[in-house]
Amino acid sequence: ARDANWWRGCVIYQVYPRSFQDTTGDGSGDLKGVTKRMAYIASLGVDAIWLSPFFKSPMADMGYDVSDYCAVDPMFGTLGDFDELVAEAHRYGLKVIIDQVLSHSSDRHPWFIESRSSRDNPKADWYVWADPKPDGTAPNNWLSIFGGPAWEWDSTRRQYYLHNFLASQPDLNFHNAEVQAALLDTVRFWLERGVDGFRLDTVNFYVHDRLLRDNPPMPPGAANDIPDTNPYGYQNHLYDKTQPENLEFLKRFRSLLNEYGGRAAVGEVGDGTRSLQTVAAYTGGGDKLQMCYTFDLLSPEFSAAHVKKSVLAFENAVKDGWVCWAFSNHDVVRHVSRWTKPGEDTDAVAKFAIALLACLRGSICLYQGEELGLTEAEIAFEDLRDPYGIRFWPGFKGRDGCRTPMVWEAGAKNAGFTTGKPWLPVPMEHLSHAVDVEEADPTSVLWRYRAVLEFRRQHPALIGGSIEFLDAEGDLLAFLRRADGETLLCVFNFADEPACWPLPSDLRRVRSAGLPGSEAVEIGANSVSLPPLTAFVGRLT
Ligand code: TEU
Repeated sequence: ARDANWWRGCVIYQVYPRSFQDTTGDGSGDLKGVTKRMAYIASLGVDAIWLSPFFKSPMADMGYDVSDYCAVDPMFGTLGDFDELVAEAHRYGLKVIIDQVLSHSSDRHPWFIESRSSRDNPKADWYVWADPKPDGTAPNNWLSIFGGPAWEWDSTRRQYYLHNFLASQPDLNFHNAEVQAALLDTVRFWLERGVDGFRLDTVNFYVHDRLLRDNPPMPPGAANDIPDTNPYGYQNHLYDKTQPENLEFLKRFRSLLNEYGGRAAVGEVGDGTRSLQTVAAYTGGGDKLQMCYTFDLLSPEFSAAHVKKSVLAFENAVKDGWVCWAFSNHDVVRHVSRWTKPGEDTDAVAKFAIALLACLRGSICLYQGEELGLTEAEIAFEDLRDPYGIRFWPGFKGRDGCRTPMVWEAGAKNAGFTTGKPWLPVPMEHLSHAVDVEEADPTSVLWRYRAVLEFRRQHPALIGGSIEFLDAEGDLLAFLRRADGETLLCVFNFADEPACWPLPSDLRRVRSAGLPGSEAVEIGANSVSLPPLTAFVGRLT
């Protein structure tokens, strides 16, 4: 039987299949490529892989626009290749999490083609259709994240349909019970094929407001994750998503998982102002999602204060829920670039950041290439593939800079990613960070990632323990992690100069627990002295 709690505190490695490893020479990575590199993934010491979408798709949004939920896109291979991938992952003891994009489909999905064909076909109500206002304009003021109104006019039905992302990503109508049932059937299909879990794309967008109420403007000064060039961020999205009916669907989803056992789901909740309440609602009670993924630490700010604020806000809001932290993914600027100024030492930030991530309470997601310390790539406009970037260039340069191919061998053609023409360029500046170069260098980011993840595995307090923040000034962050029989003191110096953290009198018996990279930390009688960008973990029991 599968361990029911494997997800609690697990380390997930996100694979973006198109950019991982090509085995056919067409310039795009494929499932066989992931299988081929499974030994590498396992060598990192992670527990699970999360595969970004590989389903049949016209690729308008790089596979987040699915035209058949139960088929592998030929670009990525076949269902047989997928079965082999799962078998290989399981052989290494790795869980497989797949990305489910249930909120919307592609406009080429047969469901949408039928739905848009008339107002009275069997699937007429499977998407969100609405009549225009009397003057012919869209039903309300809702906006698409990818620019412009969230409504697209359809001349056959003479109605608008809702899309929160591209117009080619029509929003499925979760108020319709048949839609929910059909989607759950597709989830069952993958459960039957042996997957261990799901990452639920835009899970807070499933259910729209039936009354189609206008969103109010954003309160002045409110935070949002959307680039300044995009008007979406100026609206307070009270009504277009996060409806209470969502919880009922998530309960149904969870019951389905429970039929199989040992399967888990992580929901993606990217909702600037209310994400914590949403995460609390989705993960609380033990009958919905096991965990949610938030954007709090994917932000441009990297400071002791920001990490403390984000983690505390989560701990206070989400009592019985469980979070999944990440510093990078396929949607945001790679963190070593996001958190440094040009010319700064990005490897130093990569090594410091993984120590911090490994000590946080929650599960953690790594994004392919971060274990090498890869930086965000500059992509010329002609090479851009991301429609979101093309729309808002140059104010926002899109998401391709973090989606460039993995660099396996510095000396090989296209760094060993493909024998053909890569779908996005292999950045020259990444070659010094190729896997073979870093394997040969014990001081590399890769070696540090492996060592730190190994350290985390040896400490139950880091995997599942409680977290309690201690007073710390300025660029210092300090907290205790506690589990049965183990108490660890974690201290971080975010500054580019040395710092001293005064040891509270009751913690003076602390001894180094041997966190890799903490060798130069000194424990004095009354304080811990940390070099710049350095982490320390001490044992108290
Ligand atoms: O992302 C959801 C989401 O909210 C992002 O669009 C985010 O706001 C943006 O990328 C910030 O830069 C998910 C997927 O991760 C993304 O790749 C898809 O494009 C999107 O859903 C639509 O399916």
